[in-house]
Order: sequence, then C-alpha cells, then structure tokens
Amino acid sequence: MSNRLLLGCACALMVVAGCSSDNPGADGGAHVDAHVIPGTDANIPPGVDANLPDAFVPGADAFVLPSDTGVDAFVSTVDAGMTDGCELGNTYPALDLHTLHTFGGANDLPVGIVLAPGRDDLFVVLRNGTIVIMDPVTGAVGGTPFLNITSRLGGTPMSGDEWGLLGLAFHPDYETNGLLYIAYTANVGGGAMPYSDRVAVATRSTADTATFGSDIFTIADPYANHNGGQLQFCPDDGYLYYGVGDGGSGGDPGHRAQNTMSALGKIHRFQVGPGIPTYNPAPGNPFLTSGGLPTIWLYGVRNPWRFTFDRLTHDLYIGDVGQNLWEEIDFLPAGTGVGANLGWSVCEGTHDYNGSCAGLTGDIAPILEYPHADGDSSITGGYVYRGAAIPALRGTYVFADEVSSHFFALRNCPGVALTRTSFDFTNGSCSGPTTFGEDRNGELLVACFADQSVGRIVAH
Ligand SMILES: [Ca+2]
Repeated sequence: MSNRLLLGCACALMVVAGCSSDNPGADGGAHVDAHVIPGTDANIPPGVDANLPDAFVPGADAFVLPSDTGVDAFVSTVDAGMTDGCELGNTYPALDLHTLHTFGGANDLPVGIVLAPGRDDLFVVLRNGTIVIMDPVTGAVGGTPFLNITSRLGGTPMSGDEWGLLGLAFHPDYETNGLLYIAYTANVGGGAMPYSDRVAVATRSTADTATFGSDIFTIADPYANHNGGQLQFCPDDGYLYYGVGDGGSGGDPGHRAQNTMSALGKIHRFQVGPGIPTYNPAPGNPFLTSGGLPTIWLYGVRNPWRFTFDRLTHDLYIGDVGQNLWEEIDFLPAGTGVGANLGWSVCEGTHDYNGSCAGLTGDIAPILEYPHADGDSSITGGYVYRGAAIPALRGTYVFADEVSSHFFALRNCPGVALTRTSFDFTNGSCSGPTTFGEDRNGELLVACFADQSVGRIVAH
C-alpha cells in the first residue's frame, strides 16, 4: 500500500510542464532506425535499459569529491516578526496578477523565472534557447540575451513541443565563481533515441552575459515529451538537483521510472562547482556503488514539472504531472528523500497504473492529488509564499494547472486539512501558467505560456 512514510533525504527538485498523454507534444512516435547518439550505447551492460547517461561506465567510475560544497548565498530569510502562516488555516486573500512583460517573438515561450545570487533581476528562460534579464519592477527586458543556446537545440521548439531550453540554476557561489547550470532537451533527430536530455555548465562573461561551457550530463530519450528540466540547488547540501521525465509517449511504455538503471523518470543529484566541468554524482546518493545509476537521488516520477525548496523550511515540493486521471504534489521534508520512490508508473497518484500500488513497498504517496476534472490535466508546481507584501498569503503553496489555467492554494500545516483552494485573480489573468518564480523578497511571479508573459502576483 502506498503510504505516507517519508524517507530520509536531502532537498529540492524542479521540472517543466510535462504533460498528460493528450497534451501537446505527447508522442514522439515510433522510431525504428539504427541511429545511435555518440557515447550513449557503448556502456550499456546486458539487460540494462538504454537510457544511460553518456558518461556512465558501470563499475568503472571514480568520482572526484571536491571540498567546496558551496552552501551559501541562498535567500532563506524571513522577517523575524512573521509567522509561518499556519495559524491562517485554509483562508486566503484576494489576489491580482500584474503583467510585467509580454514577449513579442512567435516562439518566445517563457518556462523559467530564476534569481541569481546577489542580484535583484529576474532571469527568464525562454524555451527557444535564450535567457533574458528582466527588471523585477518594470518588467523591462535587456536587448541582448544573457545566454543563447539556440544553435544547440536542433531546431526551434514550437508552442506544442516540450523540448528546448527548460531550466536554469545559478551556483550558490555565483557571485565569486560565475558558474550557472542549464537543462535542455535537444532534438538530435532520427533513430530510436531522437531526443537528448542534458545538463550543462555555463560561465559568466560580463555582468549581463554568459557563455556556454560544456554538457555535464546527457540522457538518450526516445520521445519528445516528459522532459522535466527543473534545476535547483538544495539550500542545505549545496548540490544540484535535476528532474527528468519518464521518456515520454504515454503510460511509461519502457517502465523506466521504476528502473534504477534508467536515467529517465528520476531526480538526479550532482556535486558541481569550480574545477568540476564533468559528470559528478553527489556524495550520499543512494546508488553510488550498486543498485542503480550513481546520479539518481530519487525515482518513480512521470514528469516533475517544477520542484522547489521552501526558502524558510527547505522542504521540497514536487509537482508531478499525471497520466490520464490524477495530478500529484509530492512533499519531502528537509533532510529526507534520498532513494525515495514516488510510485510512477506502478501508481498514478495513489491509484494503480502499471501494476498494483499495494505491491509497491516503500513508496511515498503524494500529499495531495487531484483528478482530471473541470479541465485540469497538467500540474505546474509552485512555491511556498514567504514574502512580506501579502501577509494573509504567508505559508501558502501556490500552484496551478497549465491546461485549465486554474490557480490553487494550500497550506501544508499540522492540523490544517490538506485541501486545495481554487482561486481566480480579481484583476489580471494568466493563460497556460507554466512556471512560477520568486523575487529577491520572496514575492511570487508566474510565467504564462499561452500569453507569452511574465506577471507578478500581488494583493488585490
Ligand atoms: Ca507518485
């Protein structure tokens, strides 16, 4: 039986809107020729799933463990006089959405809103392969992209696609080392594995520009959809977390999410930083020596489309996009989660899917699931609000459904019923909420995919 047992672990996660089988880009189709992505297949031992990272050589990897774990610079302060909001129960204030910026290019589709240590600016990730710098107050966007990897994507992802540039995270010591990390899925064309999910390092060139460095992790991927792409540094351990979906199509046809020898359907954890330009699993990962790929931190996710750490508690919230019936929110308290199994594709939420949830031992059930009803069918995980401008919103996990454009609030507090409360903005609107962000002060932003806009959530 699925249970609420919370395994010990470490921290945060994130991803881009993976979607249900009937969502855009749901199926890459059948690919039958013999194309092999360089470096992908040579290391596969008999009986092992083909979706191994390029750099993984079973039994032959030695991992460098530098001394700099880089835990600092993350915003984790809350005004001393503020409560955690739990005393407010399931009451929420009226909210408005103030649109900051609307992008003009046909394929300027925002999928990430990211802070850099030491700066107030918002770094907006566009799936076409560019990252632009946005003024957090005026919404003004600089003319030159901060980073441009369009030439690495193998084409221009269109609105119905799920591949492209998907994630960004700045190293906690970015102010001194200038390192940042991106996640993208490239269309490499043809073959059984026509897509490639990648994590790469880039470096600051000037204050407002960066240069691509190298890929540090590459996964061969059979289908166009379910690519995740969230990157987060855990504020406690300083490691880089990367969420990737189950490979796509629908229903996890390769049963990869539960296969710890497949890199797909996982959250991976890396140690990164100065002098680590290559693949480097984090110390403490559950399969460093046996039982699975050494980069895996947890498994059993379908398409983790955005995961975040609560900046006050450092607890991790994962929005995992469901198949045909159930969307789910997974919750891993700070310090827990290593080696956790979140159930997919044996379970969809708490329900049987490919097999029996009752037969799955040790899996962690979602803290909340919701059905495909009222148009809902693809969760976009959000943030716990820890800002100061909207006191009545404190402690609220704000999330959304990308397909229905419904917004939701819940408080995950002792003694408070875990109930999602739907809300509409009193003024303003957001079509296709695809990712949330926090500004320096913990105020919330949201990217609206269909509107090609970024807005700020404010009190009504
Ligand atoms: Ca699950």
